[in-house]
Amino acid sequence: MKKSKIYDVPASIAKEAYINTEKYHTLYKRSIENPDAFWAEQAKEFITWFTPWKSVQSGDFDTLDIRWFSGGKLNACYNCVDRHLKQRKDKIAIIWQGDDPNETLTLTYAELHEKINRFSNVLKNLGVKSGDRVCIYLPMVPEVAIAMLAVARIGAVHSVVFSAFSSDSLKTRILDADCKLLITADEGIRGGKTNPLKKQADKALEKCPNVKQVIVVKRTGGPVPWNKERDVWYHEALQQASSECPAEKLDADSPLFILYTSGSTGKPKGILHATGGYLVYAAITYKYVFNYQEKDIYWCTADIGWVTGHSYLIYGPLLNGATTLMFEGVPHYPTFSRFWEIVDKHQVTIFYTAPTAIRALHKQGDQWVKSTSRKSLKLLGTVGEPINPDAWEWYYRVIGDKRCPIVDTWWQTETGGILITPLPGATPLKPGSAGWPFFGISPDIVDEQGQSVEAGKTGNLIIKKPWPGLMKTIYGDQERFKETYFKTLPGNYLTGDSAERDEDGYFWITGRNDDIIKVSGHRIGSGEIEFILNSHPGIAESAAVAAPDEIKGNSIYAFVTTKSGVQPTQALEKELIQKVRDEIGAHAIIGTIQWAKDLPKTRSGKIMRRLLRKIASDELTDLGDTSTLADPGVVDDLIADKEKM
Ligand code: 7RM
Repeated sequence: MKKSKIYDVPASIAKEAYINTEKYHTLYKRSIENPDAFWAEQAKEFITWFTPWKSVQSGDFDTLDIRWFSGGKLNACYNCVDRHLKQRKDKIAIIWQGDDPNETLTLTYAELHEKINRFSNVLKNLGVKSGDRVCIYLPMVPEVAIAMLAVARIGAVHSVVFSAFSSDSLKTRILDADCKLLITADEGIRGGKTNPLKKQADKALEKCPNVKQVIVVKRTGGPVPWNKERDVWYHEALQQASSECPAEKLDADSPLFILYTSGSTGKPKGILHATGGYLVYAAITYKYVFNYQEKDIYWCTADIGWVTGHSYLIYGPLLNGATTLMFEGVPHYPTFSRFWEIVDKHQVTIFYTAPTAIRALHKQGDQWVKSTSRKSLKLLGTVGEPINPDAWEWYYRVIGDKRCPIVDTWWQTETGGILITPLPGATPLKPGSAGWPFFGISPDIVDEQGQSVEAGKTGNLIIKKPWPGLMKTIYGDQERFKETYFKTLPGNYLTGDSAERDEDGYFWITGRNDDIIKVSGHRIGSGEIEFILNSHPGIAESAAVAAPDEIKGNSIYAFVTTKSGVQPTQALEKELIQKVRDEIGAHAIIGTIQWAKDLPKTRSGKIMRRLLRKIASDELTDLGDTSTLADPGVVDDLIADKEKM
């Protein structure tokens, strides 16, 4: 059983908290016992509907045709922007902090509204229609928010691709979603280094004949290749467009966005979120998890290319009429004080980041923090991977000066929003635990047969009932949606994570139990890596697994077998690492390659990854059941080889 210190809610927060412990239990109980009434209330509070819905929720985890707020009509952009114009037109919606500390920009709700309207007209004039998919391959600039919301305003579907992805990854995603237009920039800039986005986009588009138009944001002004028939400058098009574009009235169930994420097999999955349910869930979780108050300055450090950037940099905060800060740069540039200098400069009150960033900064020592004030901070959050109690304590003690509660929020691209988290004011904090389920969420921890396990035992984390934020489907592949999440334990949503619950009902997430690897909080599929390694002419086969890493949480550890006659050399090792980086993106760096004469397989030829994970992690005392191995000697060889490395 996990044991830990308990931190009570700091008094300053308890005073202005929406929820206390008692209220949490009452509301939670009601949300589970009468979900329709609970979600109807939330949908009314957080969303302006053009037409009210007829049924709150229909369908279940057996039929998998789940609909939220059926019959209702709404628009995501209207709710993020127009809805606030009456009361908050001059309130700052977006603070943009450039990579260069001297470069800052703000957009009020009224300014954001005008730009979005213009850009919506640009898109319409270029022929984008309701339901069309638009790919957005942009760095962290305000235009990324404008583009997403403009796409949503006209009823099209955005598919944002992380700007560190390679042209190959971009191409795969454009083709899978059959996007007809691409929005990109000349170059990105992070940590003083430029990233040639337009060049990469052009390369991807050589293989995407259906993309007829490209809109290019001028970020650095660097030289770019130009195709007169196809390319349009963002700033020129914007100027010419009218500043009035009505928001489309869309069905609650209509798609809002696709976001690609890695699965166990090679091909990334296009996670599709529908409008009504997703927005209600993003909005309510934002308010209560961060205890959001009107005057807050909120900063989420996630990149827009990941789901955290969608739900908690754009949709959640803007739905609540908040001021959200967008940062173009990195935590270590120009110095390791950067985050805290930004906190001071913009008087940030709520700060949400990833454990990997905390660990990396912790390692640099306290002096980078101590030179800053951080007095404005009220609440801290983490997301993306388990946070070790050590890093948690440092975050709490040194960054938050013991004043700020930490919300360790567990969720996934698929879940749309936060599912398990402490609520400030309601949940006494245990470092390393994600706390209790959010309203309406029914998690359980079960064994392979689907039986609940007792407190203190590790098992598979599942969710038993639908909630509004859950993905609609995998774009173009309902079968894969069923297979991946609902086949192993029918009637439940399988998260793919291992977890345990303690006697106080706190959840402790221990990590993935499938073939997804979280490196610095970024999700990478072992299948994607293996596919690339195996396509090298010198490689016979490979298996990529997670090995623990002090800073990154996990690093990629690849066991690789060369073809007969091919020498495993250092040069080949370098070449393979580069190949994976080139084909996936700069965030996919293999940490270790171990040459393997053979891989451990069952008699039917399946690679036993469980064993490889143990070898990579040096967990050699208990290898578990090895009786199904075709050749037990293979494991001994790998262990012996590893010791020599
Ligand atoms: C939001 C996001 C999802 C996976 C998930 C977990 C891991 C996320 C936490 C966490 C422990 C947390 N979406 N994960 N948050 N593990 N504690 N607070 O990261 O789709 O990219 O990844 O991330 O394994 O299944 S994601």
